[in-house]
Amino acid sequence: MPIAESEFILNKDGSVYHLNLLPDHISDTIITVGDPERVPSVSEHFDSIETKIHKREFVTHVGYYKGKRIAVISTGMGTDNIDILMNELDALVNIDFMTREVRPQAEHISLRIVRVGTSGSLQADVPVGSLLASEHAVGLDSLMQFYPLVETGLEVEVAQGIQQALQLPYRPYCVRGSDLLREQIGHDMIMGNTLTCPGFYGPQGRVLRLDLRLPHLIEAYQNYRYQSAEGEFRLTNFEMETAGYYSLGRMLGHEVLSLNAIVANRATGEFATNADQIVGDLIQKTLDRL
Ligand code: R1P
Ligand code: URA
Repeated sequence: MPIAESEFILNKDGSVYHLNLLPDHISDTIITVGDPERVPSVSEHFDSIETKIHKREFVTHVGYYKGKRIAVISTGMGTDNIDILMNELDALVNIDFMTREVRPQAEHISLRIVRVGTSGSLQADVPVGSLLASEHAVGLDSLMQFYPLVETGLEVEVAQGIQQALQLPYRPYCVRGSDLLREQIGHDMIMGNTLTCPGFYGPQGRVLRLDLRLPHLIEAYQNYRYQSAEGEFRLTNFEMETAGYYSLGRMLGHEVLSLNAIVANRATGEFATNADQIVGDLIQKTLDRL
């Protein structure tokens, strides 16, 4: 059955609605960044750039790095944008743009998607300047209220524990990312569990002029522990997208890894003076290992 024009929206030139890309534009290896200005910081390392396209916060450069075809795309901030990114990237490879039909499962293409983002640390032993690969993501955002995500027993229990600790009226979600990509790219980085927040201020416990509903929110994040046969689970860092990537990646069948340049530490109150350098280091490592 063709998908209706109101559901799978294409622009006049046949490109997908928000990303503005045609199926031929995309590569199966994709680096994503939040800040559109970070896109040229990645593509400046390419041997050659074949495509530059942008619409809204989605800026895409596609090119070759040491002979390998790579796309770098910016997403802006938040899991609502990751909903758009992941659905449209998946459509580019797994929906036929001519017939508007989903390709058969036997033809499914699995993308490799690596987020290169900034993040705040929750723990004193994850210092500013470190690079962290997310093993699990815990989503405090509402995206998974709308999809039938299947979580493992451990993921459900971790999320239930966080709901209790934060006295939340809803259960967060917890998802493990790609072990394959983490071992390939993040093997010498800190392995962590990343909390995805639906905001930078209140949800990350920052008080400027507004008080928080839970005054000890940061302590609740920092002190949360879950013991399982695999060891102790704690939250190491937070940002605003990883849980959206991991959950949609699992449901759509793509390998996804979130890498975090730690630019703030909420245990020590520090903020990096060399954030660009830390992100630059993460970009270089990612490109060399993809
Ligand atoms: C907040 O400053 C932004 O930085 C982090 C957060 O996830 C949020 O998007 O990631 P990026 O540096 O990739 O944007
Ligand atoms: N990005 C975030 O979302 N939080 C931080 O503290 C730093 C970067």
